[in-house]
Amino acid sequence: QFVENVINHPDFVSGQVITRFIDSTPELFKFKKRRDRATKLLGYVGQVIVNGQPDMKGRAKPDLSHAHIVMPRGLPGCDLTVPPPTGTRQLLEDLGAEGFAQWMLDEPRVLLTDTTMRDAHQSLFATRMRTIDMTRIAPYYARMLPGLFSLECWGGATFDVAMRFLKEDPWQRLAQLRAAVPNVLFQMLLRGSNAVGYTNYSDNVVRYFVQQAAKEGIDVFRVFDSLNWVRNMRVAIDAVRETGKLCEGAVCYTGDLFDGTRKYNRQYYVRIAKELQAAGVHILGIKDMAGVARPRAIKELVRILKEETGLPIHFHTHDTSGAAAASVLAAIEAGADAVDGALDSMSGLTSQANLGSIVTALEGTPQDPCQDLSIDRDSLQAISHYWEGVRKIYAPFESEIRSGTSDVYKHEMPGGQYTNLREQARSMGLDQRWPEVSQAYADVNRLFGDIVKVTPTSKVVGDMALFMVANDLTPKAVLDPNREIAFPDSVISLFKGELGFPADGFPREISEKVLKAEPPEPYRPGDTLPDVDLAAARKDAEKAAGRLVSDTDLASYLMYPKVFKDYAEHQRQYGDVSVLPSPTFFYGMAERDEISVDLDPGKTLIIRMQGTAPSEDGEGTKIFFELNGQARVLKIEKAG
Ligand code: 3PY
Ligand code: ZN
Repeated sequence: QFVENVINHPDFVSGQVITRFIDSTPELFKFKKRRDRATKLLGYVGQVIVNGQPDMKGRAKPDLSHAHIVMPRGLPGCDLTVPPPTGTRQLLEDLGAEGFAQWMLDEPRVLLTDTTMRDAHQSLFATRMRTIDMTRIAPYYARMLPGLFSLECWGGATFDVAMRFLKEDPWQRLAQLRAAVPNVLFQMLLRGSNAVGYTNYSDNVVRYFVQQAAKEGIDVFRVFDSLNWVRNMRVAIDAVRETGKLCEGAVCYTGDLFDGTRKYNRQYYVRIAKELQAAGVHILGIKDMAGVARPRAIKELVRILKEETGLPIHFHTHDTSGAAAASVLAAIEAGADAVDGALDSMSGLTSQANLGSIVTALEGTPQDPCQDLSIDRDSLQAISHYWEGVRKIYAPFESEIRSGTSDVYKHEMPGGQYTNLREQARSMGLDQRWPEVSQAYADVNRLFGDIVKVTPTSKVVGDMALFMVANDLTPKAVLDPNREIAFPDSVISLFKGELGFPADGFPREISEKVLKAEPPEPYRPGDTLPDVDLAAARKDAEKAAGRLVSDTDLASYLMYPKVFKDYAEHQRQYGDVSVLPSPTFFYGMAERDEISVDLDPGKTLIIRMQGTAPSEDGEGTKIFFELNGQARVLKIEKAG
């Protein structure tokens, strides 16, 4: 910096350098303090200690005295110096996508996906699980559960929540997990043309995103459309197929297969499954995002979809009702090739059914996944034990729900939305009126023509339900031609077709009321969105970030320009906060707390908080840290 100061000094630049230059220009020695990584991190911790973590506002700090994190011990596979055995990832490399799909069909054991690192925490604690809590256990997965079909660990809401709330890079999470688990397939949830966002993107953006995700380590893309409109999934499906990875096309399940009053019957699902097959998917997913597939219905559905398509079937459900395990077992009995579950301590309620229990229930059957010890119950338990400790850290993000609720069959809310909507209702002062909100959700569904409700359509239905309860509106009042209604923006966007269309369109009456105009003919939003100029977008991203950006940064920017900019700003100010332990990230440090932080392999910081005192000027707090044994005092202003 001294050299920089000198060469930029006007006298130096103009060549008027005199011998006493240095003596006469003492300002050259005023170095702008370069804030190193450790100082930036201390700045973050100091902010949390003095002003609180912004995401914790209105949430109570949990008692963490019992949050002991227990690493697996004493079991085969616990020795991390032994390289992991081969698994499904090597099988995919050897067989290719088509060959792998055939292997799934030939395999008598049922294949298992563990959703703990994606859907389970998305559905139980608002997607807040941080990367560090995943990477600590990841190498044990590779060695103790190499027989898993896949780890669902990316996509869905994890992408934006990572940047928005956790201030970490979702791509870095993927890279770190990939490095720790080289042998098991990584699975992500891709919302078709909505990618990992809440609105349709230009086709070239969807393609670019898929290419990056495949390059960075995703092996299985579960692709769905929030209106089950296969035409709107084609771009994503084609993009996945081009990467050589596995494309799982998912049909979203809603209603009840046997309810003759609704359109979600056998013909409906067979038609979509055949469209997906024609589009070239390797695996057919049945995505029961709300957990409403009754055992009898799923048994029949798996049977007919296998019969009609011959594709391997992967069943996903949620335990909101408390009866998910029965549905999973029924699906397996009917021939499902793979099923999703979450490890015991991360299962149940709005999350997935319990993997440990499902495996035990299958003991002695031809589908028993534990036959060759590449999955064993002790390992499932040991890793679940780890998650049990981790989950306690996130207690403030959990809902109050203590039991399964059969109400879900009425409102059909996705597991990932349930807790969020309750939280939204609470923030609007409607928490006492939850039964009305859940009834309104069901009413809105009928009003909108009995649609599929999954991100992002589920958010629109939720917005409208809250709007109706807050304004004491009945469905009749909403449709009343003499009543002016200021519909939420998301509702207007839905009826404009910006999320696409259900196969049978939206009902005319509500469309006209919302749009105050003739409803549009169905069109694919991607056909109307021009391709994004990626080179220009990269320049914008660099401007937003104030630095050069990588290909994956560009993908983040394309998905969420504002969220990416805010994240980059946070990163500039505080550095990479993902290295902090989760209790420190959310709750700061108390007097005499000591943590160790791995900045890089071999570079560890020991941070000790000695105490605090009001600053002399009375405007803030002084925090006395010890950083690798050296005293550091930080003054943090009290936020206004
Ligand atoms: C998501 O899109 O994030 C979902 O979990 C849908 O079920
Ligand atoms: Zn789900």
